[in-house]
Amino acid sequence: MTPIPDSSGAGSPDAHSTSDRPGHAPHAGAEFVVVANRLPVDKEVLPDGTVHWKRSPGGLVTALEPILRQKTGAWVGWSGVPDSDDNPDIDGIDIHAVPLSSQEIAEYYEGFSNATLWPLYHDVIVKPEYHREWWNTYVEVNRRFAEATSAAAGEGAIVWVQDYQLQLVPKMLRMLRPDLRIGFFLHIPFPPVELFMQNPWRTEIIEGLLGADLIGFHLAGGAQNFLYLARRLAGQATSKGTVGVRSRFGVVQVGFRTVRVGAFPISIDSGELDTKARSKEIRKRAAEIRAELGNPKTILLGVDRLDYTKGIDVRLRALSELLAEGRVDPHDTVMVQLATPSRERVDSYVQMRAGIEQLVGNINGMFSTVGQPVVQYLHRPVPRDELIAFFAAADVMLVTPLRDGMNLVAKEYVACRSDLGGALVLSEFTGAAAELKSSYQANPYDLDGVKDAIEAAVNQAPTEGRRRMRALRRQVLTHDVAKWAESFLGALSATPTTTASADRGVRLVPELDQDE
Ligand code: GDG
Repeated sequence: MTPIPDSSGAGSPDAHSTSDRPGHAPHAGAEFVVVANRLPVDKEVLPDGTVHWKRSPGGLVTALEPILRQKTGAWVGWSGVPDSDDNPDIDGIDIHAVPLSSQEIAEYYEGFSNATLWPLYHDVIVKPEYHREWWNTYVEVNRRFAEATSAAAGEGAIVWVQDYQLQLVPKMLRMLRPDLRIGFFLHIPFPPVELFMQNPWRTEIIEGLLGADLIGFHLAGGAQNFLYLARRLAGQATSKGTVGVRSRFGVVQVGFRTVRVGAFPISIDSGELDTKARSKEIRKRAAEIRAELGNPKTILLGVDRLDYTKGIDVRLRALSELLAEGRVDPHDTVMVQLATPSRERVDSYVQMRAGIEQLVGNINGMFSTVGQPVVQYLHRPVPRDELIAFFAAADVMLVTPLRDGMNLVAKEYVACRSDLGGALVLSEFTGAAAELKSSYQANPYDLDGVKDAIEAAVNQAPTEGRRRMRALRRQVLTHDVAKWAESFLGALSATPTTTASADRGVRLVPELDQDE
């Protein structure tokens, strides 16, 4: 992992060191700050009433933990508990909780983040809702995050802001603390201009993001969409020509400040998953799962947050038609769908859940025999080790989102298949599709194409399956989440120092040559 540079090297002292200015004390505090909607912890109340904070095992925490510990690291985020000023303690990481009221959660999180931005950024699969009160609360909460970050960060610190809930933080933070080096990473797709322009607060969001020194997306396409919008909404027309994102980085010039824009495809802790999946316990549990499912010839598996972007309905419809056409035999096939509950207070999620459960019911009503359902559907989270055993047991993994920034599940499945068994059916509209070329890919809007991909995966010859899985594993095992973090933070450390006073117009210049 690339070490974070010394804070002394992070900014040009003459340009923006607050400690040089009269009346400003140098900031004591963290050298590296992660800012995310959620803190990396979940509150657990034990049966005896005592409170316990459980570390949440996300990929982001895994990747950043070594850096957070190696440097004086801080994490700014919400605890996950409404109306609470809990500030959980985590060994070695300075936690700065941003409290959120129930109303703020309803308007900033469930409202503007998940009922406005989420559908807008995912191809308007459901209609985004635009409400001024939601926007006002989004601004207010982003301001609170920026203030908390400003209080946590030491002089010249590196700050890494995460995701669509916090797109205004880079600009707000730069205004408070021009000495900081600020990176922003978007975990979801960044939409094309035709969709983004719907947003009544489109200019504020682009300007918010442009407060960063480096803005990262999963794919070059997202970076390209952003570069175009930056010029259109925050920029001035220039004679410098068009900006392409053929290489990894683009550049936006904001006055004298240079903002870099690039593609940084996220990944997983593939080495850890590979080791786990090879263990005796997991292999034993995978065999048990197969037996519990009645030792069918083929196990199909879906693992998702229950979200309309994930295309759970797509794979169920495809399966239903394959069964009806006799292309898949209900007597020797079982599909397991693990669906983690998600955003249960957002209307569109309530409706979507009902639709999916109806599809499961229809398939089972039509094709199951007593005691042998074709589709086994679990609407609850599954422990991590159990999930790994499911990956190890499944013959065909179904990943069929209508749109997905990356999709980590596809990579996790591959990392768990050191036996070179199994096959991956993958939607073309996931970020992962760009890397996982040896999967069985399909357009999720083309049901016949999805059916053909599933049928081909179910019937693949063992040698062909091994060839494909070997190629997939080569990609996933050599590009892990540590490499992702290293590549983003390396690029952030290499951004030129900035001059805070010069944020006038925005000018786009053709991208710099960067090494791959
Ligand atoms: C966003 C973007 C992008 C799922 N069910 C269970 C469980 N999971 C874990 C999976 C995986 C994670 O949750 C889901 O990650 P995804 O990438 O598939 O999807 P999002 O939650 O939508 O994530 C996405 C990602 O950010 C990272 O940038 O890839 O495009 O939408 O790790 O394994 N884990 C356990 N039990 C479950 O039941 N333990």
